[in-house]
Amino acid sequence: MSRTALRICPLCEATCGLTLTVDGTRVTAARGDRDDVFSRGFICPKGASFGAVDSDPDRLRAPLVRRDGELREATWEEAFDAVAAGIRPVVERHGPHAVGVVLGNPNVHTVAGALYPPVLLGALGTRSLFTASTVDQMPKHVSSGLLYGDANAIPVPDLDRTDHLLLIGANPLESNGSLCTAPDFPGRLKALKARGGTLTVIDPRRTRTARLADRHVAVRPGADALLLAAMAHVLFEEDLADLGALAPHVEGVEELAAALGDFTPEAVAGSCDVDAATTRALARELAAAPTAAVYGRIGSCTVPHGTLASWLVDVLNILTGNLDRPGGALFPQAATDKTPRPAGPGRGFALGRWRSRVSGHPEAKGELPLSALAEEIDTATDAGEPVRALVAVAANPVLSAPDGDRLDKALDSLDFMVSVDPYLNETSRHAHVVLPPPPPAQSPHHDFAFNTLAVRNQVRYTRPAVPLEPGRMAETEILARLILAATGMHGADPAAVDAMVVEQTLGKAVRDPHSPVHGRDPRDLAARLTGENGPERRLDMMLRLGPYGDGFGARPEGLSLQRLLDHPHGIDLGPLRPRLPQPLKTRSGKVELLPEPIAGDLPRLRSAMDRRPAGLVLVGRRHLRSNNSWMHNIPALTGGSNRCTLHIHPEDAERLGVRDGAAVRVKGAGGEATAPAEVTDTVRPGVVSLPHGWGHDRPGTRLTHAATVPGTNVNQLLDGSLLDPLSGNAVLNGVPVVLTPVT
Ligand SMILES: Nc1nc2c(c(=O)[nH]1)N[C@H]1C(S)=C(S)[C@@H](COP(=O)(O)OP(=O)(O)OC[C@H]3O[C@@H](n4cnc5c(=O)[nH]c(N)nc54)[C@H](O)[C@@H]3O)O[C@H]1N2
Ligand SMILES: Nc1nc2c(c(=O)[nH]1)N[C@H]1C(S)=C(S)[C@@H](COP(=O)(O)OP(=O)(O)OC[C@H]3O[C@@H](n4cnc5c(=O)[nH]c(N)nc54)[C@H](O)[C@@H]3O)O[C@H]1N2
Ligand code: SF4
Ligand SMILES: [Mo]
Repeated sequence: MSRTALRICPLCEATCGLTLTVDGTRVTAARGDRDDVFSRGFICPKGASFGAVDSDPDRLRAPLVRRDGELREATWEEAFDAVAAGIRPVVERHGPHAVGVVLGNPNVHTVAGALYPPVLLGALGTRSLFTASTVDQMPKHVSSGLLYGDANAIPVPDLDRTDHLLLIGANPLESNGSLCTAPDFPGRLKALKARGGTLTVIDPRRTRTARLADRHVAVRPGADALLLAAMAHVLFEEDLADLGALAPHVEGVEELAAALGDFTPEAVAGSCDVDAATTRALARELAAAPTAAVYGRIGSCTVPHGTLASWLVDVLNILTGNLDRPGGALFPQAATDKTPRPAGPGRGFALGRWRSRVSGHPEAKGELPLSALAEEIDTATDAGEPVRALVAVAANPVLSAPDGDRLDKALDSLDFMVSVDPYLNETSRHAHVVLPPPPPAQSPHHDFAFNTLAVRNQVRYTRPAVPLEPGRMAETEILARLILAATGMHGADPAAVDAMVVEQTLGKAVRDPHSPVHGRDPRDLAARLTGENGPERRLDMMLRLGPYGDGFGARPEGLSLQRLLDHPHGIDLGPLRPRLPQPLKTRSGKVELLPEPIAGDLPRLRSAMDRRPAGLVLVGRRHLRSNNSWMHNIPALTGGSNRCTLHIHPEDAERLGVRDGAAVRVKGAGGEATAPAEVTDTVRPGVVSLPHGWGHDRPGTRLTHAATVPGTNVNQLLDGSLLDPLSGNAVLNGVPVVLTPVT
């Protein structure tokens, strides 16, 4: 007997609505939900493999607890007893900072990951927080923090309305988009071209996205900030800067013009490998387009000047008047955002409020660089306690962070480690306790994070498509119990965690004069919340307090959980709308175009102007059927062109005597690895490319299929000390490497 159930896909940032076919408790098929208000039936090969991802036989079914050195199945009670017994003594003896927390990418794809880690961090009081953000988009947060006073105010290109899109270091035809949530990104790019718009792609590889472009510029890796600075220079020099309606909200334009004075297209041409005429053309096209959006992603972030490049992306949007206007780049407004407060000066954004113990890296957004995790564990200093216990939630840093081999060893030296992870993989194999969440079909879904980055305002919620199997625990409950165990409240009712958040949030809301519930009784409001469990009540609360919410009756037509349940395909909230100056939280209340930390980093960029490393540099790549480190265990998603090969240009291959298919030794500052060569002119000369997330050949894991074609871990080549200094973001691209054919 089969039935269908709706489920928002959690496998990438596009958040497509899926219609699952369910036989008993097993998902046997997945297709795009044609009625989904946002994705309108789109699905990609990963989404189509939802059933295979869900029913992977290697998923852990019960908690594992280490006994006599070995991880063995245990009851949930035993597992949480072990967590409490492992973490509390570390906190009591060495203080909260000795407990590290590592949050990986899937936290932004689960309800649990959105709702509980902030509570854990607040309750633990640790400063030892490391997340996937510092191997990803932290430069963008820092640039937004400095420009707008809010690290989470990230403008999103208005894909469906723009006339000109400039993509830098992004390959949405493989990644399906990032920091720009857009189901069917490929279709939206084709629509842009069909309506007469233009697409420019800046990427050292001729990607599938680049092949769609009207202009592809194969920049030298790591040089985007120089190229973008030169484009901004041209806008000033040729009098093309025109802020339009933005002008009253922006300060520092003249100072910026002066600061970029020497970044001429001619001066950066050598280091970017982009001739001055092309740079000028890029700037002129941007200025001439009726509307345009500049958008930078991984390739522009994970480089030595990631924050400057991220900042310059917005600078170009601002100088051409495209920030905050339809067709440009706008600030989405999600249904669970806090009630917008009136415009006016804010508290600004602070960087470096504390520093990492070993290398003194400044915190950014409350986080320390993931690249520094290994040294924070394995290096003693006088400056404080090393990390002795670790809580890892949905994270596989052994494969995803630089210096993977060092981290692999460091994790073994911990007093205690708990992983919340469905797999026994390269990272969780070091844990003393592994707490497995249920597969996605058994979990609810709402995109707390991605709705704040979506090209259209909309809201959707799906309840679990399949009930929890016997013996399973919802990830929300796992994390609630973990919070209790880690903070000295082991054994308390996990519902108390949600009740506490509700009480605090409503208590604050009723005191806020701008809140729709100002002056009301928080207990009465709490009693009005609906939902089957704590997380649903919290979602209801956020929706009702949010910008589209019913305000607990103040706006009867507004959103609530019940409204969402009544609209299973979602509710469309309209296209992105101009919002300035409301989102600004800078001290000046304006967009601060040339913030001091940025100005202070420009000399470093200036000195890169005359640098042009002679040898090969390494960049990454993604494949449509991949997802970072954790989907190589699904046979349908591996094989074919999804392989861990080293892309190398024919000229370089010939010069070095590298044959297609033959093994090559790749040496980087952090270590070496061997991979088969794939000779292809899709990479530019001087650049080689290896994908990340591979290297599934370690003992003690349970990834049966992945182990048959393990690939190599590119991150063991990378040097963890190479960072973008402002954001602490890892340098993953443009890294010098030396190749030798293996004979
Ligand atoms: N060289 C290089 N390295 C990179 C990158 C690159 O481009 N080049 N990209 C970087 C980027 S952008 C990112 S985001 C990081 C990602 O790196 P990580 O944050 O480590 O994420 P994943 O590799 O996706 O591993 C996710 C972990 O979560 C587990 N998991 C899957 N689903 C769930 C779930 O529902 N609940 C829980 N609790 N766990 C789950 C998986 O089993 C896996 O262990 O990698 C980075 N590393
Ligand atoms: N299929 C699939 N989809 C994914 C993921 C996945 O692993 N697989 N991961 C998800 C995650 S966590 C993220 S963060 C997003 C990332 O989404 P994207 O940013 O679109 O990621 P990539 O496809 O890696 O594209 C980055 C591009 O940058 C180029 N590049 C490298 N160095 C430079 C440089 O210095 N300058 C410029 N201009 N370009 C450079 C690379 O050649 C590559 O084509 O994708 C998400 N979606
Ligand atoms: S594009 Fe992303 S969200 Fe959509 S089906 Fe594919 S993996 Fe899922
Ligand atoms: Mo990412």
